[in-house]
Amino acid sequence: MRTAVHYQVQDHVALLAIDNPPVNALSAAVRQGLLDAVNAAQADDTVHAVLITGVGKAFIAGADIREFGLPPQAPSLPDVCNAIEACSKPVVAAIHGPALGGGLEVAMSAHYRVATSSAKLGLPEVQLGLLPGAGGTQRAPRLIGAQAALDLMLSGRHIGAPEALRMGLIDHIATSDDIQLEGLAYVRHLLSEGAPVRRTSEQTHAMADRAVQQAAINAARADAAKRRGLFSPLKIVDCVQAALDLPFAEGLRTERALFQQCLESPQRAGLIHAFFAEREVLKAPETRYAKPRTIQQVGVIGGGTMGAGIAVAMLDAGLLVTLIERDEAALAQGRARVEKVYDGQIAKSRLTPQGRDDILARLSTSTDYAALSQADLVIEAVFEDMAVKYAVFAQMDRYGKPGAVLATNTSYLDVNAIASSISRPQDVIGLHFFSPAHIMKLLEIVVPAKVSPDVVATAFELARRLKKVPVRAGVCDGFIGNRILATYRTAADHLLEDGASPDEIDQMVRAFGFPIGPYEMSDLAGGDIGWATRKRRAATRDPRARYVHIADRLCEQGWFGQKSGRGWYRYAEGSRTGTPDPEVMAIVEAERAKAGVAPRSFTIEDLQRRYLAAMINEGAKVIEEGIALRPLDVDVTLVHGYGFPRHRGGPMKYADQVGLAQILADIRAFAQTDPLFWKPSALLITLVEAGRDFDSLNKMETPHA
Ligand code: T1G
Ligand code: NAD
Repeated sequence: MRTAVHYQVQDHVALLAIDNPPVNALSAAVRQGLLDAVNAAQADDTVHAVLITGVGKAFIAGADIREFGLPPQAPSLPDVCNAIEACSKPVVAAIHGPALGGGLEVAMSAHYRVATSSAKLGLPEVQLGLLPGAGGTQRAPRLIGAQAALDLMLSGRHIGAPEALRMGLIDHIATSDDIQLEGLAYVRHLLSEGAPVRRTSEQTHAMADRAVQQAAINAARADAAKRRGLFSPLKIVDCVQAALDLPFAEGLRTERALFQQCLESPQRAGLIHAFFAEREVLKAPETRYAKPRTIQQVGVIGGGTMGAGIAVAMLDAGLLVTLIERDEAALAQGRARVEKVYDGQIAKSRLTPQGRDDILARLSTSTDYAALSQADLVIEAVFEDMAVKYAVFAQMDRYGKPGAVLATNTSYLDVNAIASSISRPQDVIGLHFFSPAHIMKLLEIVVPAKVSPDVVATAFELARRLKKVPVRAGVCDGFIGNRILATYRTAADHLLEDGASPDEIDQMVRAFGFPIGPYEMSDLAGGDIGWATRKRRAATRDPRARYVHIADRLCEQGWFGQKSGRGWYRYAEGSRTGTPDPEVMAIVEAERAKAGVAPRSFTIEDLQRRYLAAMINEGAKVIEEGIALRPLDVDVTLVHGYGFPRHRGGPMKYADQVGLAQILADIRAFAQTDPLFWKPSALLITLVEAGRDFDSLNKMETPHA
């Protein structure tokens, strides 16, 4: 069995090296190994000091997240940390790479800390719905004060060594990256200085001024209360209050109790699911066996809302970009959109004018498609019209160099048809960015039937360079995200016609944890986009399907939302906050009468059950049709592209937490009045009959594409 913690004594220094790849997570074996090693060093009179390091690319990336939710195994991490701190010989933690969560807690329980200049330190437990549960909430304030400790624990951000030194989290920055060597040298220095054992739990300097500490805690509590229903942030504040008010041992007990509450919260399961799901989506089948093509130079066709954002994303990744537009006027606008992003960053002091110029030096613009002849990848973001797409792809086929990847940013159109329209369908792929393209993390990689695997692998590699979260999607109307959006949006319109108001529905969606509701979203994006899609679909819409005309009535009036001053809501000049509009409700009531609908009232729970059931049912259909590989792909898409609250893990994870039998029962009840819209997914029925959940499909080997 692999040794999780290597132990040896060298010149009176016990060297403890944690070796649990890939990131030295504090599994049960590591905890036991650490405890045994500290006890051995304590008992060995030849040992004068202890040095703890990590083998490989990390010091310690925290507790083993895979163990959460499983029966706890001894020794507990708090016990290991207490043993390290209790050691009567100086213990030094030598940090390189990440020292996160339980990893930083181990380091804080040591008596001294040295780090390489590239080390990353943090207490990101809040991002997993947890809190630092191995003494971190008691030791961090004692080392760096309540304000700095709360900042680290509530933001979850990773800080560098210089900032850690400034705040007193570490004592020394190593001059080289050879952490073992640097650690040993620092231990020798401390021994030569006769440095005493310095237990963090006994430190009082950082929290000496009680009024200042209390003010920081009060400010953090007010902040934490605003975080849209998140459970653990307020528990973290309670722990730091205990650190200020209680002796260390009692503070530890408070921390343990509150940690347990976080562990039992469904938010922990949702956030940990999101953590691993984001890593699983990267492992598309093609990435396992196909070699990505090299991408250095990129062509972007269309400099509108999306094209300009895509150009910025590519420039930010260090690529050479050629922007193509129809004519000089449109080209100038496209360039101006790109420059506006960087001017905004200069205004926020996130970029220098020189930095801007260096980036824009990699941007060239033209109206001549021949300028694309050297591009390794060309992506179009022109009008969402098939005829325009065909014309542009014909140009890409004519001017694109052999082996270039040819991509489309279409939101809905048939990528198979686009691919088959040119001579090299094997090089065509969908790269569906989300607006704003240089900010939104999600990238749907739409895989058409004839694409060659190395093009798919190239798309995933590009996503990694753009720091995007890629999700592999099959070809259908709207791929994964927009297809599911269309369904739960339709469910919302049914609720509207049946008696709810836009405001009631939006409030329900926000209360569930989304940043905004569907009607607010429509007003933000512009109702005309959805209107165009509905018109495009009219010819193929199932005549038996219920159709709500309310949105069309508003668009016919030109009420597209914020851009026209009114939509579902009215917007005062320059305001982005809408107020309910009685004229809209008049149109709603008129359409109800036309449809012969007697309006009824809904509880917020009624609204939520229908809205989510529609989302989940369509999500299940997307999986059963193979458009999404697994339920977690749907979850990552909705969390990163559609504002689904991360602490709920995604719609399929949420469905598992509610119970699939309940979801299916709801759908069957709703189908009483509308069997066509509420036709249950066959996959959902199968899982319920088998007593299985969506997560059971996440664990299965993804099919070899
Ligand atoms: N436990 C288990 N597996 C982990 C892990 C962890 N803590 N961290 C990473 N992995 C896996 C990950 O799933 C992936 O696996 C592989 O390692 C490489 O990760 C008591 C309660 C360290 C910055 O929140 O932020 O301590 O996909 O792809 O981009 O107070 O991983 O290859 O199979 O992300 O180089 C707190 C979580 C835990 C840090 C490296 N710690 N990790 O990023 O690689 S809670 C964290 C990260 C805790 C205590 C509490 C990042 C990273 P696979 P990767 P990377
Ligand atoms: P847009 O109208 O803002 O921009 C389209 C640009 O394409 C215009 O600047 C136009 O001049 C240019 N163009 C049109 N025909 C051209 C041609 N033959 N050659 C060169 N340039 C040409 O549209 P948009 O919102 O950026 O959408 C572009 C594409 O991205 C569409 O397929 C859309 O579905 C998709 N998309 C949009 C969003 C969004 O939120 N807006 C999100 C994802 C995907």
